[in-house]
Amino acid sequence: MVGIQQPPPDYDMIIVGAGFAGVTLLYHLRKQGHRCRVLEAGSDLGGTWFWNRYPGARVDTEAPFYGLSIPEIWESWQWSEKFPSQPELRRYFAHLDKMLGLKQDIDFHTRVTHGQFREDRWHITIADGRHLTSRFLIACPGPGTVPHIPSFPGLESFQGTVTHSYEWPEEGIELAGKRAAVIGTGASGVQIVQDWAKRAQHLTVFQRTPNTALPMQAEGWMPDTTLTHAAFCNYRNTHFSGVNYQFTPINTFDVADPAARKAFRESLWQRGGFPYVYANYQDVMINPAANREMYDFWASKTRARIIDPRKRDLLAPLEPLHPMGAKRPTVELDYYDQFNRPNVDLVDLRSTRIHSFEPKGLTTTDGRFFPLDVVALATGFDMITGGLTHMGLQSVDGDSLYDQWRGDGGVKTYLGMSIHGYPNMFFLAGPQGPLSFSSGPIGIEVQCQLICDAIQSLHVGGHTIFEPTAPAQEAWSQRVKAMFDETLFLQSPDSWFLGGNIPGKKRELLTYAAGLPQYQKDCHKAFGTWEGFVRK
Ligand code: N01
Repeated sequence: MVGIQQPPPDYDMIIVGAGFAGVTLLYHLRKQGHRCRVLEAGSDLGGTWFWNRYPGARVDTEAPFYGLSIPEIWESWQWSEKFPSQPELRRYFAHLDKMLGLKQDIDFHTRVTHGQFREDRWHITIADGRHLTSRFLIACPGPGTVPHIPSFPGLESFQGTVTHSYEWPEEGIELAGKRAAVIGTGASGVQIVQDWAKRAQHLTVFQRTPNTALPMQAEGWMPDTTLTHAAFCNYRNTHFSGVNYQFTPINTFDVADPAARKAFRESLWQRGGFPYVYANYQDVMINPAANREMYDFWASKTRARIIDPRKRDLLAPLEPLHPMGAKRPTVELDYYDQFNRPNVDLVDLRSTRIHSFEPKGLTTTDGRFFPLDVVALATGFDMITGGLTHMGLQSVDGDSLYDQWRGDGGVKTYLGMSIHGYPNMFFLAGPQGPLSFSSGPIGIEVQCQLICDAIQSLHVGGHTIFEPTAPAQEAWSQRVKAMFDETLFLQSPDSWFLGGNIPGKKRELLTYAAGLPQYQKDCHKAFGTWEGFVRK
């Protein structure tokens, strides 16, 4: 008997990813009456916070500014930590589901492998072979979801446990009596070291570039009960990153008295977290001398905590390796103190390199062998673009987004949310948008609002299809890249801000750097008349 072929399930909106962006969009688009389906590769909500389950994982933006403004959530949730831990963020997502009934519209274990807009619909393929169609596609894969695993020779021959920070086993890793290594000292590496140093018999940290980690100053933290919902929401309209601090509007050396500058820095230091850099004098990312003074204060504070002079010079060198802040710093609880433990060693990957892995450990190019049982690869991600380019998206002409963005022309978007050749598609938290310089959830809410308003206005105007034009996309991309021209970010070309951490990835500035208030003005202007788009 010949079966009757059923048409694939069809939706108004397919949203890819159930992290902050996906669930926020689901909440708002459902309220507008759209039939939405969220497709999520993992088995639960959380995105970044579902996958990054390594010990000690926590966010480095202060509560409540790493959360959503949805009124029923704002009113019913209280953060318990200044920098919430991954388990607390998982509880937050469970609370979102309990209050908003999200899971009924989400397919878990569902990884998108291909998508193309044909005729008037997106045609989506899932890893298990299923097909779906939808009028709109909104891609929310997250900025750090494609792990970077360096091609260390012999890695597959290692007989111990090796895992990337993003692919941590749910059951955890046993460390008692084990010789452990952490490779990489970005935000993930710093957090893993803080945990592993206390639990492993011996820990070797392989550092290429020292982090300029900032103290959390989290002890005794209490939530600010005076912060109103309205004030919380207003920061995104008035402050660069949408949080309750921004650069201090005065240049460093306009404060002539060095003691006054030092006292100002001390007050930022005591506040804890990113304000030390991003609430500092307004020229610290422009003026090398201002940046150097900021670094020197950091180095003197940090060096005072490290007993061993060799480790001190490696972790907090007197001469900075790059302008402070040009590579993303992180926050730390007791990272530097771990290097005073007798069981913790530090290897400088600037004076030697990892030569190869062996069945029982690894060797470095200076001939040393390190016997190891467990290895954490905290070696980062194909940041900002990787989630989008690894989703199998194809333009209407059949070009793959991966090839288009890896080519000489580099990344091109319009408004950091749409792409020429990909009609009826938006993406969030991706390139040429403001996310890397804002609080994640707040930047996401800004982009969600813009997208929901745009879809509504498209509908009101009687249109069903939109696509950005190539000239508008070119102009936006050039403008975003030019925003960094006068800054010190360009002096750290290997940073993921510039895609420089991934071999073969074009080095270019990937983030809109004029802040959330200006970004909203630019997008309102464009969507007000659909300037730069073709509509049908
Ligand atoms: O990755 P990274 P991450 N041999 O790219 C090193 C967010 N996040 O996962 O700097 C040896 O920053 C590399 O060295 P170098 C946050 O936005 C947030 O730590 O290239 N080492 C570097 O030290 C963050 O910025 C939180 O010289 C190699 C490290 O690996 C972003 O995610 C927590 C190497 C990679 O650092 C990424 O952070 C975690 C090699 N071949 C993540 N290749 C919080 O909110 C790379 N490295 C706290």
